[in-house]
Amino acid sequence: MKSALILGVTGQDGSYLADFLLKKGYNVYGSFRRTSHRLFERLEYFDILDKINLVKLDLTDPISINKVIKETQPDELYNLAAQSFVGISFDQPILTTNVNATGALSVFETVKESSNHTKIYQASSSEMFGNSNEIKNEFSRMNPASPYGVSKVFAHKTAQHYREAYGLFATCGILFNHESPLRGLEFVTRKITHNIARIKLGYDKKLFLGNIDAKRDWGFAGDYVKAMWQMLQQDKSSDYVVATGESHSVKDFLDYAFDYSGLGDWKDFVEIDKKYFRPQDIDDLVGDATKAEKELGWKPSITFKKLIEMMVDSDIKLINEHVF
Ligand code: NAP
Ligand code: G4F
Repeated sequence: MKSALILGVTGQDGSYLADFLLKKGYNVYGSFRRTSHRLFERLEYFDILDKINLVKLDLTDPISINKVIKETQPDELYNLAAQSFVGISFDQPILTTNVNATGALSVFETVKESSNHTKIYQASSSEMFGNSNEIKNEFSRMNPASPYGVSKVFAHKTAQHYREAYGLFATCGILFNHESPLRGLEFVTRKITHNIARIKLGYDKKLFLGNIDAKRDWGFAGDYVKAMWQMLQQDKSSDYVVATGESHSVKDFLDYAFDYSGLGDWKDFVEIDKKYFRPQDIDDLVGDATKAEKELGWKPSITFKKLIEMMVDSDIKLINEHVF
């Protein structure tokens, strides 16, 4: 039986990946942080909480990283743990850097020293590219536009360095935005679908947003965790862009989500609030996943419209069941 350690198992991708690996017969270890409130709702959603070996780890604490990796000696390690919200990274740049950059470095160093058979997946991001007009692939210029993006470039380049200098199997998935009914509530897609449900069921009247002209390449998290696993089944480590190849604006998302929900024209419900604008934003991100398709046989299975339908349906169900 293969073993996998998922850092950040409580997150959106962590829970989808844990479910995926358990179905493949893996022994799954999953890291969580101590908090004063419950945090396993996504694992409960998949009904897998009791099937995961939970281990305590914080990326800002190298001692805990060392202990967990030494004790578990996993065949595969997925570093999904991060301060993943770009917006807050402008207010908490040092925390973001400590977690996403220095934390990743501690993971690579510990694997090198004490578990060098372990294959590592590093969660790199399309946010590393920043603004430019081209469709992005593995060779596109990195010009990050947020402390989050900068921290992810550091981790990405460090993974490549450990690969080249020490022969570590450290693969970077450069994933474009991926969403699901389990997406965090502050990200724009889930914020929209959650608030549509609240408006529809009479709990709210308005939805406040920022830069709705921004465009993103939005895919489905369930498809993207499969690509992560496929990357670690290769003989050599590398970098892969994972994307749908289509970009849509936040306005496009609003159009279809409001229409599908039956609420009608989003302009009757949405107001722009300056506080949701960022000091710097990326206008448009679209990825070219040709390498992933050729080498991994990966393709997205869920369309933009289907993704929105899943998220709207799920949020209406949750609000109906009084799960806020
Ligand atoms: P997410 O839902 O925010 O999950 C992040 C996970 O990291 C959570 O389990 C969180 O734990 C954990 N975490 C945060 N700070 C930590 C720390 N100091 N020590 C240990 N764990 C910590 O993010 P996601 O959407 O699943 O994304 C997974 C990874 O992919 C992240 O690295 C993200 O930056 C990257 N990524 C995401 C996307 C996307 O569109 N989703 C695209 C490209 C790259 P708590 O539950 O305790 O907060
Ligand atoms: O949903 P977002 O917060 O996602 P963003 O910034 O693209 O980051 C996500 O994708 C990255 C991959 O490129 C990941 F690495 C990262 O971890 C995260 O998962 O914002 C999307 C766009 C932005 O341009 C933002 O300015 O939507 C715009 N937006 C407009 N109004 C808003 C809002 N974003 C949020 N979160 N909230 C708003 O009210």
